[in-house]
Amino acid sequence: MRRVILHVDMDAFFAAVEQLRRPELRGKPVVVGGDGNPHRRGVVSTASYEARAYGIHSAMPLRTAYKRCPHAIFLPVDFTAYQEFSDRLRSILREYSPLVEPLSLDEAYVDISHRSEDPVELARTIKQRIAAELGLTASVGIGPNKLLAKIAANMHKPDGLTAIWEEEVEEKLRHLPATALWGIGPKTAARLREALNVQTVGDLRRVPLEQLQELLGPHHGEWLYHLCRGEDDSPVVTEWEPKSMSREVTFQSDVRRRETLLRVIRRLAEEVYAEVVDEGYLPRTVTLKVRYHNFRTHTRAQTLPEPTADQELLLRTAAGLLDRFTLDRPVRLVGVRFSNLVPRQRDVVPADAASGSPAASAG
Ligand code: TTP
Ligand code: MG
Repeated sequence: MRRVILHVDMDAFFAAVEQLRRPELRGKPVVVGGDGNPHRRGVVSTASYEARAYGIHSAMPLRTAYKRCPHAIFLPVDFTAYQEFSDRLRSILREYSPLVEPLSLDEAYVDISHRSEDPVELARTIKQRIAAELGLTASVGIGPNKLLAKIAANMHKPDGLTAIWEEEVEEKLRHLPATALWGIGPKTAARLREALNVQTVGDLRRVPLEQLQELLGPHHGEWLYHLCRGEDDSPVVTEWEPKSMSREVTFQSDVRRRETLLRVIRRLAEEVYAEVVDEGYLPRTVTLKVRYHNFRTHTRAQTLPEPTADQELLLRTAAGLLDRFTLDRPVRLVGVRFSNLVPRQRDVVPADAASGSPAASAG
């Protein structure tokens, strides 16, 4: 079946909520971040489009933002208020599809493949409902997969409605910076630039598969080879799907150190492995989930050539997926999921485990 995916992304979300509840802020530069005091430590969560005109953007220190625009209105982050709008956004989206995958408070994928309406008309209806019921604008991207839907949504902001279909990929992606593709953070971008003189998605398309694999490793290389062609078959997932097992932890305080994350990921993978094997299954797909301090959540998955009982391979795969995330922000939560589970055949169960243990005979 032909897939049609929407990516819905609210415009200047935190700032837009603030401007909505305080009409006197509309049309003014508004910066939301930290405790709202621009003379203290803290970074910009978001800036209204009026403030962006002064060069203020997310993740910039509040002090820098203040230097760029001292007369901006600085406000503290009020997650409770944003969460309420986020919930209302999600319930609107769920009216159009059971397959809604939230990415952060203000962003979600919606799989509308099953609907018969024209996708552009449907996207327009959703935008109108968000405007009427939330009082806010959203930008919507439409595509045959998540990758293209997300790129499309970012192309025309704010209040945009953009589609990218398969036959337009070459032309519409060619001039975008390579970093427009997920999986290309600042580090990978620098390596591609230095080693292969790649700046744009079009440049990346000209690099042979083998060369990408040599530079970035077999999996990451192949992944990018497909991404720059607009190819992505990752499904829209609502929550962790039932035929899977997973573990996640929320840190007491946000973590920045890569080594700490790797240690936790390996431990989670060990725990899931024990559970999966206990239940009599072998996994084939490993997914790593990372939620950043601002609740933005991303997942990366890798499917192995076949289901495996090789614990070290599974742990290495889970840990290796961390390379596909940009670790430029503190992390609040990590999760590991094993899916694509197949019942473990008796003849691969070790002899001692097969004798009499209820867990081993259940598979
Ligand atoms: P985004 O959708 O990236 O940004 P935005 O909605 O403010 O602006 P636009 O989509 O129009 O470009 O992020 C959504 C919210 O997440 C944002 O309002 C604030 C928060 N956020 C942070 O707290 N820190 C960040 O670094 C980013 C990028 C977002
Ligand atoms: Mg947004």
